[in-house]
Amino acid sequence: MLLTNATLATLSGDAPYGLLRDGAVLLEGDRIIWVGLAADAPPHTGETLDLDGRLVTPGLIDCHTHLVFGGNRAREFEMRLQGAGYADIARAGGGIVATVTATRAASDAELLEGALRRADALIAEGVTTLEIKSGYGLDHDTELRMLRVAQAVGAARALTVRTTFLGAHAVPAEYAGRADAYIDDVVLPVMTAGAAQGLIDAVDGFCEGIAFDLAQMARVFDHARTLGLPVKLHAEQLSHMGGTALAARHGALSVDHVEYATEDDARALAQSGTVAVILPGAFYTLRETQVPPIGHFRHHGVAMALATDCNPGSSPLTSILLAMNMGCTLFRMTPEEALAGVTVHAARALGFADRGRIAPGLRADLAVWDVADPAELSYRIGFNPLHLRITGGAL
Ligand code: DI6
Ligand code: FE
Repeated sequence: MLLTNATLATLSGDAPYGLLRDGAVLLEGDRIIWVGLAADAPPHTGETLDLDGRLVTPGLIDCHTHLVFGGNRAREFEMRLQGAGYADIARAGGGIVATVTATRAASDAELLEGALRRADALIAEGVTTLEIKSGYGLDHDTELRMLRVAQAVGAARALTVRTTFLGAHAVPAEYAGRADAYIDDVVLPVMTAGAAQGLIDAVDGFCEGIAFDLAQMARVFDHARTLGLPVKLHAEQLSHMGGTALAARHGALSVDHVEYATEDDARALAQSGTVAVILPGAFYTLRETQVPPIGHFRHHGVAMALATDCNPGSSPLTSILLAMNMGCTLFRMTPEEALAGVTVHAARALGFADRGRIAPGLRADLAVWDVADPAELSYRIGFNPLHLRITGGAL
């Protein structure tokens, strides 16, 4: 299939957005095999799709979500509006632990149905690859169940799903005050079991005062290494704990949130090639004031991804386009950085080398938009200009 008469944001080469006007893309099977000016398109036998000058980007990648969960936390939203803090609610047994109770009580079918509704909202905005974390089970069966449901989302839709094991998300009520015992009894053995069953693509944790400290996260990372699994970390979201430097030392794929990261952290990330995943939905929802050090990341050449962090507590967000808008409006990322953040750098945050740009040899995951200028994707609020989504070469 030849897509022609298109404006291509290839995210490749030196031009802003890798922009190519009057462009064409030739697809064969699930791959892109040629990209260039429409006038130079090679002869082909398949169908031709005239895009009338529309914008084509790589399929969008949401590289950080907690899409599988039971219940919701609307009541906590009300409590926060009356002055309660996110960490206070968590310490009082609400927060993540409240969602754990609801998730354990939900059936697989209920978990899948809720997750598909959220995945469909992302798909409708051109998402073709989605990461989903566990972390609301916090016991052997429910963690593995969450990972299986996450994989079922990918099987039920034209979508690639990457699963991340987040057993070290919070200390469950039955281990209150015994975080190390929880890691020994649950996190490490469930990681081993999930890896053996092919349920885990990466391992994550929450390094924070209300969750796990540096030494505990190091134990989780060391175990992941013995299983050959890449790691990532929720770090410096609510305070500076040093998780970014720890993750960089472990060669992490990404560190996520990073509002409280420092310039030294930015240097460490640049050195280790770790992606900083920017999550404005949580910053916005919790009405935080500490903005991530975008200028330091930019200056030191740290790759920045952007994601929804879709979760029932701190970021009930199922719009990747709104995450892009918030990255620009709240954090002063450029629209070009925002688009790179949901394509080329998001791919890297998930360890993918076969997607995130429009280039020969890469997977034919594309989004076609009813806009002429790529900045429009970040500029508009609450508007979805998706025209067409292509996954693995199929419309
Ligand atoms: N940081 C987050 O933003 C989510 N997890 C995390 O470690 C929030 C999870 C929740 O509040 O349910
Ligand atoms: Fe998160």
